[in-house]
Amino acid sequence: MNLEDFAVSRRELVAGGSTVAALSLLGAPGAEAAAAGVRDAPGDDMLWYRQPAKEWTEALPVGNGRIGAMVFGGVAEERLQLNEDTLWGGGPYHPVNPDAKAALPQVRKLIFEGRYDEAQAIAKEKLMAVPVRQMSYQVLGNLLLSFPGLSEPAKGSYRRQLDIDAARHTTRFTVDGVDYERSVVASPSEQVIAVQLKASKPGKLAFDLKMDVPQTKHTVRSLPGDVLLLEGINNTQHGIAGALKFQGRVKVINGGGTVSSTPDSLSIRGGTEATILIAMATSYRNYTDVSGDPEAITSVQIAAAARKTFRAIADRTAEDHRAIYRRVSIDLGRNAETDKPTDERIGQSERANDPALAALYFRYGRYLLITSSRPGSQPANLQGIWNDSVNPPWGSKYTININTQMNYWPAEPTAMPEMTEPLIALVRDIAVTGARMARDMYGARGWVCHHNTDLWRATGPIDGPQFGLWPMGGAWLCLHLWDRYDYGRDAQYLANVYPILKGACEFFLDTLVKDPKTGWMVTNPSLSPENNHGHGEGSLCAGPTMDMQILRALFTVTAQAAGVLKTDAAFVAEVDALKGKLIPNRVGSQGQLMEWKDDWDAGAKDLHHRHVSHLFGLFPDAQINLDDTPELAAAVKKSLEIRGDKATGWATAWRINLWARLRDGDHAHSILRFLLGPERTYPNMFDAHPPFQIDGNFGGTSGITEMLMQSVGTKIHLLPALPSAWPTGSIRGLRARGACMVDLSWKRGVLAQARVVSAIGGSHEVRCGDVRRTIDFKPGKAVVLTGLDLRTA
Ligand code: FUC
Repeated sequence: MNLEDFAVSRRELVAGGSTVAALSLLGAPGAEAAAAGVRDAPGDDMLWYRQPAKEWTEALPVGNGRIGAMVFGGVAEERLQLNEDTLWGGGPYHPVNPDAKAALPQVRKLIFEGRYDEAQAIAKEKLMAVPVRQMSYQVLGNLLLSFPGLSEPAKGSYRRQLDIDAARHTTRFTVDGVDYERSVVASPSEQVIAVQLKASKPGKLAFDLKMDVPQTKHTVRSLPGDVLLLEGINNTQHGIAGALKFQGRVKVINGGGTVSSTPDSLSIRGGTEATILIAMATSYRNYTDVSGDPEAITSVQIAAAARKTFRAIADRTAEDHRAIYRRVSIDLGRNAETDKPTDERIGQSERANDPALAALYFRYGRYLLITSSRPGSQPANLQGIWNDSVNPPWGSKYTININTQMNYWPAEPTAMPEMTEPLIALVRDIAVTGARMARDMYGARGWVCHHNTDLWRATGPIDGPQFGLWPMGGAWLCLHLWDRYDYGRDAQYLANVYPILKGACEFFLDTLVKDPKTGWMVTNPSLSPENNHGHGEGSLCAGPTMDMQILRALFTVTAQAAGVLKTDAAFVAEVDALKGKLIPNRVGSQGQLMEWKDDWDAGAKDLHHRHVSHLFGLFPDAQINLDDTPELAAAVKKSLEIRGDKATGWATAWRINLWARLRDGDHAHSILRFLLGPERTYPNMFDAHPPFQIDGNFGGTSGITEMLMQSVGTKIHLLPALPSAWPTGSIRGLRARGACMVDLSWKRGVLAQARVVSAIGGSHEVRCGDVRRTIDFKPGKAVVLTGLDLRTA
């Protein structure tokens, strides 16, 4: 039994709440309580529709980080598609290829000789992980409710909505003079999904409950106590045996009617109100231990939740959510479009002037991270936690050559630092599994993770050398560990993660090799994700620009961290020396930023490739920027122009952030409009790669933030890329590096007022347009700046 562990993870979840309070002390708005319950107004925090969802990408997500549901809002048939974030295929495994270490010198040599296809052939045979695929995230099942006798709702009576401030889904309609209301919440404190069904006239509530489960090995049965129990074993994948037990436990708490059962269904008749509680768990304890007890976990969760009313669970859910959600507020203006149903707004967004849709997208991005990544849960994967398939696109895994990182771009600047805890926990794990990979595959110290990982923290190169043989995924994630420190400045936390940063550096101290032609120290084998350079079939190469940029950033923050912690001077000197031998950022023959060691850009197979890996140096990093490296920034601009504005969802979102860093607000906004249009946004406002991939939602949220405020080093840039489409507005509660919080408002395209406070004090340059002021902040004391000339009050 794991009741004790379960209690610990619940304690961790509650501990997340205390961070909340600490942050709101810093002056974040909206800590005030607001009554829960169903609000009717179209609202700035509402996704709403006049018809039920037909497709999954019309259904609406609720989640508590660990478990989630997609709610369809049907009338006669309701479907709740259910997920639990540790239900993946396979079991613990170490996917090293035993031939890799011996074959590595040969692959390196061929790459240095320009024999890329030969290198790729050997890499494919000898270097790739075994198995060559990772495990995929899996759907748990569907809870199906059918309502005998309910037909077409009265004209105009139907509405379904997701209140992203209360974290509550509601469906309402009238049939034959009876008003029906159904609410769904995913409770972080109770760890259940709770559903309430109500009819306005006595005896009018009637429904049957069953489950539809696409998993191969499972049973569903009814149990005494009005319970439906799903039990199963996860799928075997790519030769890795399914090692997880899972359960979904559904209990009906009936308010008035009678409950009967068949072996695998429940029927409720003649009531007025009912509550359904859904608990889900697997036996996953960590990536090496699958001895958890889902029976115990779900029983305890259901028993505890059953002692509360739906109202109490929903109120607490709203309170927990608002404590984070309300730290930030945004207003980009509203007009007649604002009050239209969400799907109509998305459908016409590229033609209409609807600034509030961008604000809703921003808020929804924050909602989605709060509901898919909480302390104690798994990190948000390619679909957050919402997945209806046992074979989802790209396995709904963690792709760490951009996608997982993008998921977390908005976390620090939009005041959700605790949402990064699952990501940090994942990095702690892959620093361990990746140390074995570094040793067994490369004969190196430190740790490495290639372009993907999964629940089992696999770190090997997968799929094919042209995608997977990229040793930089873990190094990039380390920058998120640093950002967590840089925004919050908790030195104890930094001391705790420092060995992970150091280990990432050690791997490259051992594996960078000297380019025989130039003498630079380079990665080899590697690639510029996932771009074919036009010299052979694949993408393998040595020392692509992105690798050099990530290493420059990693070595810089590791040295900074060692400085803060007053440790490791000799190690820092070694890392600094290596940093000086990396290939610098260079401008190529088209005036572009060179993507590779050689000037290959013009001959690349796809000039409009979705990845803009070499532009990492401008965003998310800032080693290239308009002030310090104007020629390189101009080269980035040229590269962006060549690549074009339109790309897959996440790639479109990245371009918004890049144009914002180039301080071209109107250009960033024109790309944002495309992102919010129906080609890149589904009716439920999920990002369309296509298919659905949640990174675009988070990248878009980050892009909007970057248009309004940028925090680089000790500089805070206000309204760096304000588009003419948002003449008047405000944003409050943003965070900047150095434990700062920033509120700002603008009118007619010009800064009206900004309020900046640093919890720890220190010197910052605050800038708007060309006006810059260096301010020595006193800890906790706000400075108010007014007008374009940043007058202090
Ligand atoms: C990378 C991208 C794809 C997709 C996948 C999950 O491989 O190149 O576009 O986003 O990750």
